Parts: sequence; C-alpha cells; structure tokens
Amino acid sequence: MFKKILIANRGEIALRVIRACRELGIQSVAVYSEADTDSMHVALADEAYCVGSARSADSYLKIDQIIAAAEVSDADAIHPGYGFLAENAHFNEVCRASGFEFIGPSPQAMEKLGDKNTARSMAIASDVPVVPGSDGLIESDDVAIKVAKEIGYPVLIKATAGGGGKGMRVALDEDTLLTALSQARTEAEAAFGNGGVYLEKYVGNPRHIEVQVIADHHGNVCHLFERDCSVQRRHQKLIEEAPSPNLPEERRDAICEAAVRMIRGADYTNAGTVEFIVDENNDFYFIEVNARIQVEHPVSEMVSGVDLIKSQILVAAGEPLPFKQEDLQCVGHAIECRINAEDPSKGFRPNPGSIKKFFAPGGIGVRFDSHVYGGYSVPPYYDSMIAKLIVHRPTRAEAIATMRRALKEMQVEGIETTAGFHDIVLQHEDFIKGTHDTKWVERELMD
Ligand code: MV4
Repeated sequence: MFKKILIANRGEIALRVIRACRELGIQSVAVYSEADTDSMHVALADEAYCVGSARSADSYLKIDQIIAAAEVSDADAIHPGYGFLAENAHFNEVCRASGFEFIGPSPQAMEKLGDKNTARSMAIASDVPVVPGSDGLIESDDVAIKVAKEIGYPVLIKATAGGGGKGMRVALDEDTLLTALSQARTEAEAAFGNGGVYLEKYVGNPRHIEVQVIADHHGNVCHLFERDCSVQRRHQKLIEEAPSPNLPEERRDAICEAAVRMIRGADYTNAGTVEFIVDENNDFYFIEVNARIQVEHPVSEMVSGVDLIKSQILVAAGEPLPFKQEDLQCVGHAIECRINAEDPSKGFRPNPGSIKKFFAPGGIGVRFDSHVYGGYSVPPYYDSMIAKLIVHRPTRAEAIATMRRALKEMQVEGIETTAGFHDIVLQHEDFIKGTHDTKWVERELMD
C-alpha cells in the first residue's frame, strides 16, 4: 500500500482525497498556487508545496512542477482529482514514467476513451446502444450529406477530441449542414488541435443519466448504479441525484449492465463514469466516458455505501476491491446541489470575494463537502464551486425536504451563491415530478 499520495488539485476534491488518505493511514501531500496559501487543503495535508503563481497554467497545470513536488516529497502516487490534469493522458504517462503510480486508468485507456469517436466504436463493439450516426469520422462533405440524409435531420456534429458539450453543432437541414461542418472543424482544430468530427442524429430534450463504475486489476468491474444530471445550464451541472427519478427498474438494470460491458471491453481500471442520454421512450444511448472521478461522485457513495476515493487508492495499489456487484444495493435517495460563488440574478456570473460569515448545514442525512470557512477569500482564478451540499434520505420526497432545510440553514455572507436558485428548482413541480430534461433550466427557469 502507498505510504504517501500527492494530490494534484485544490478545493473540496483535495480535501476529499486527504480525508481518504488519513483514514487509510497514508501521508498526504498538497500542491498549491500563490493564490491558495490560505486554502484548507494546504492546512490539512501533512505536507504542502507551492508549485507556482495564481493562474492555473502557471501552477496546477504545470506538469514539471507537480512532478518536482512529488519527487521532493518522495510521494508514491499522485491523485489528479477532477478538472486540471485529471484526463490528460500525457500527465498520466509522465507520472508513471517518473516512478509515481497515477490514481486512475492507464494512459492507453484514457487516450482511447478520450477520443469520442473511438469511444463510440468501442461502445458498438460492446453491444452498448449508440445514437444512429456516422461510421467513423466525416472525411468529406459528400459523406456528411449522405450520412445526414440516412439518419435524418436534425443532426449533431461532434468533435472527436471534444466532450462535455464542447465542440458540438446542430444542423437542421442540408443547407446549414456544410457551414456547420466547417465551423465545427475549425473550432475543434483551434480548441483541441484535432479537427476530426463525426455525426449523430440529434436526440431532442434528453435526460442525462450516467453510471458510476469502479474496476480493479483482478477482473472485478462493479457499477454503483446511475446518477441523473439533467438539471444543468450551458453544460454546467447544478443538481445531481441517485437513483434517477422515473427510470423503470428494467431500464436501470440495462443501462448499468451496458456501462459495465463498456468498461470491461475498454480494459479500463479504476473509477470511471459512462454517460448516456435517455429519450422520452426511456431508450438510452451511449455518449461518452469520463475517465476520472467526478464532482458528483458523492451521490453514488451515499446510495451504495462505497467510499469511491478509498476504492480508487486500493485499485491503484493493485489491491482487489473489497466487494462484488452482488454485495451492492442502491439504498434510499441522494441529491447533490453545487454551491457556486456565482450570482444567479446576473446570469450566474462568478462572484468571488471574502466570506464574512459562514455556517455549514448539518443534521440527519446531510453531507457538506467544502473547503471554505469564515474569513476565507474565494479567489477569482479557478472554478467557482465552493461547496457540495449532499443529502441522503430513504425517499426522494424526504431528500428534497432535507435539502431545502439544509439550504436554508447554510449561511454564506459576503458573496452571492447559487443556493437560492437550488431552492427554486427543488420546489418546482416539474422537478418534484421528475419530468425535467437537460433543456428544462434554460427553457423554464431562464427569462
Ligand atoms: C447529444 C445530445 C442529443 N443528441 N447527442 C454531448 C456532451 C454530453 N455531456 C452531452 N451531450 C449531448 N449529446 C445527441 N446525438 C444531447 C447532449 C446533451 C446536451 C446537448 C446540448 C446542450 C445540453 C446538453 C445537456 C446534456 C446532454
């Protein structure tokens, strides 16, 4: 087992990994930028190294600095968290080549699944349903026109190096197809250095359902059930829950089994999420694999009882997972609200600054994952999420009630947050009925 783990990240996910290390008797090493000297992850880790100045590009994204900190601290392994370098196959490779275990999948699996079109081909090979679309990348305008005619408009043009909604364009008919195609290629080339695109039939107003998977190096691949992430705005998830409301049991089993087939077929190890879209008929279609631990992993931990970060560490150390699929049950209902330092009344514009007064919610069924405290100043350089408020109760109705109670008792004075927005969603009849889809926020709540 590892003696020391370096966390190449900051904020609440750094605390989350430090906590898992502490409980496993593993030393933790934090890295931080000059803007994060007063951050909780620096205070709570056993050691901390400054890796550069405030901008991410000068600190958290500087591979040589991160590796140097791992060398100086004599760490055995590196946990990348999410965001930053978490899905950077080159960083994964450099960690291993430098003698540090990377707590995540192999660089090969990360590389393959990071290419969306390759991931789509792997889904097909594992009998996982995909949206009707092109057979590989679109090599010419004629092929695009032919494929679009076959699958029917509207079609979605997707950048193979994209993901998470980046590098996508909808084409409504043949006239707009070619312009959309060249725009998508140019954008993808500029953003990802890879202009490869593929086509899929556009599924209108889908739900976003993803399956948490954890696989060890001994052939044990488990799913921790599904999460519904349909409450999102401009591809930013706001509320996630498990299990998904209104998904028939048979569909739940099918989507989770498809995810396991996909991960097994990709020779993937450690934690990963298989993302699907689900249409009105409850048909599901593979979209992409997220080869990292995700922000919303706690909702799966609450309903399954599995500590995912400890599981990741065990798997990276070559240990077998201490459970099998038949040991796991989805118990109760969990909801997570992302508390961001943003002002919903001003288009969710970031609202960094000093937190004058802070009170964390608690009580039965409440989990609060956050790095902030009274007197902490939220820096403007990074992602605006300051906390995750997670509740876990026997039923969805009770979980909604507990979440509303916890949101009301949470106090964050000095900056605006998304807490008020969440309370509006949680009392809206569409959310309560669970009939919302991924366009619902923009369609129903945004004026
Ligand atoms: C789609 C889709 C509809 N039809 N693909 C791609 C990135 C992933 N995170 C979500 N993506 C989608 N892929 C087909 N063929 C709908 C989504 C989608 C979405 C698309 C646009 C705006 C918001 C969205 C939220 C969730 C899912």
